[in-house]
Amino acid sequence: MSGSANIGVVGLAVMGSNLARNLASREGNKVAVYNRTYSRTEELVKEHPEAGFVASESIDDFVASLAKPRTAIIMVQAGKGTDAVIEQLLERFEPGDIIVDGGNANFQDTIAREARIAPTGIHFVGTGISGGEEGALNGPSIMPGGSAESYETLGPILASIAAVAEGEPCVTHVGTDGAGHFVKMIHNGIEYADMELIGEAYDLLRHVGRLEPAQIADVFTEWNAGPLNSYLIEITAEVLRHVDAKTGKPLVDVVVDEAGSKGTGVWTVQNSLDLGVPVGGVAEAVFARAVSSKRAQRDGVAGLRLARPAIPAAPDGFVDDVAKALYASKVVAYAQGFDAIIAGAEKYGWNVDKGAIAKIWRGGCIIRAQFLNVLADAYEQNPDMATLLEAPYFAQAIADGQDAWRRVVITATQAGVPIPGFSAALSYFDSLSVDRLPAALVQGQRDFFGAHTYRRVDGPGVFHTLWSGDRSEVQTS
Ligand code: NBP
Repeated sequence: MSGSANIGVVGLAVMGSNLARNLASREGNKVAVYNRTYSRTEELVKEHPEAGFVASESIDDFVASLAKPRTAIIMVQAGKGTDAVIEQLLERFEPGDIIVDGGNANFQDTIAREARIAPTGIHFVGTGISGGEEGALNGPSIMPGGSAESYETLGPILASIAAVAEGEPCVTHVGTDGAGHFVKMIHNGIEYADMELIGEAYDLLRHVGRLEPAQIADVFTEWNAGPLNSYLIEITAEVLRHVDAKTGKPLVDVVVDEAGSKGTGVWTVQNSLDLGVPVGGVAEAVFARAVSSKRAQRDGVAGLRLARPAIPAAPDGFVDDVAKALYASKVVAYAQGFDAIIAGAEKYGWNVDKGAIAKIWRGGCIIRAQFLNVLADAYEQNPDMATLLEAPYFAQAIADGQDAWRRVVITATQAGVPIPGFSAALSYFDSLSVDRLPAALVQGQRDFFGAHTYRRVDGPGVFHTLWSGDRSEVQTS
């Protein structure tokens, strides 16, 4: 027997209920809903009669309420919750039906789940959904993986609820099996890097620029009208402008300066390390949050009463310099993120369209930004470029901003303002752009203590110097 709903949602906490409401608001959708604890379902249905939900108290009734091929989106707590719901659906679904995991799963788990489920003929589609509660309700950026066949059914449904940027829905079939969750993970990693860089820009304007939070909010609002235009810049201005009702102080001054995280930044760094891709921007952002939370160490070093440098007066044009440094550092963070996507796609066999990914991040998600239009164009013009930093627009922006970037790093260092993101990004750029790196010396050291061999600049072959012998050179291959 086949039911009437073309799509179902399992898990009706904040994300699931908002996604269900979004689905129900689009023409042509009839939405079935189910939650382990029925009171949540009852509450949702009561509060939103306009959605016309088909509500079920049991998983059997939920499955029966779905039209074939049955399509259900799981929005429960990642991990055990997801596995429990998958098992319930697998027992009841038939070949051709589609299980979508819209939670924040680790992409390796998604790959394993897909491999286990594929032989049953049921499609399993790990899907990254970005944009938080508001995005789920009004239009998220959606990153589905899974089979191309399942995307034929799923694509139009997801397109109906996705954010729209420049007239295009922010959804694309990212690649097979875990590709969607992988790309969502990298998205979150870039988000970490972007937030850290914005935080550093604020700190510089506050301590070197000697501006108050409300004045910095004005600077960010101004930046938001230019090339730095983005959701994160916009909300940063709002946070900085917000005054604490209890104390009358800027909110940012009464919030404990220890940043938390839920783990996707760490996953990005761990996986990038495995892939051999430098993602210093994300790593520094993850470390910066970790440092912020090491209260005992911070107190210990502060307690040493080391003389802090006197903060110099802000040099002329400092605010503009910081904007340029922020932009250049941000380009590096995105370049590194896309490098990780390219390496992941190669390792896991995904045919990833970089331009399409940049496009679906233009709306709905946390890193949505004007900048992504340029990035999408760059990949469309040259999908095979070795790094985003070579794209003419970005190369020019960095060339124009390079002096400012260096001045900011120097000033921050002299003033003792921590800028792990800005300085790591600049060092990364310098590493790529210098003629010779000290890696030659590292190779010499490795050859000295471990006979790890080296190649020569003046011809082919692999060599070893007899360091503990007469120091002559032998060719090893
Ligand atoms: P939560 O992550 O807080 O999970 C709560 C939901 O999971 C409830 O519906 C709960 O049912 C259900 N659940 C649990 Br817990 N264990 C279960 C089990 N064993 N069997 C069946 N259901 C179970 O919800 P959320 O914040 O709405 O997020 C949902 C997913 O979306 C998560 O994977 C999250 O990482 C992801 N996500 C969240 C955001 C965000 O901004 N919050 C953004 C993007 C993605 P109950 O009512 O019976 O306890």
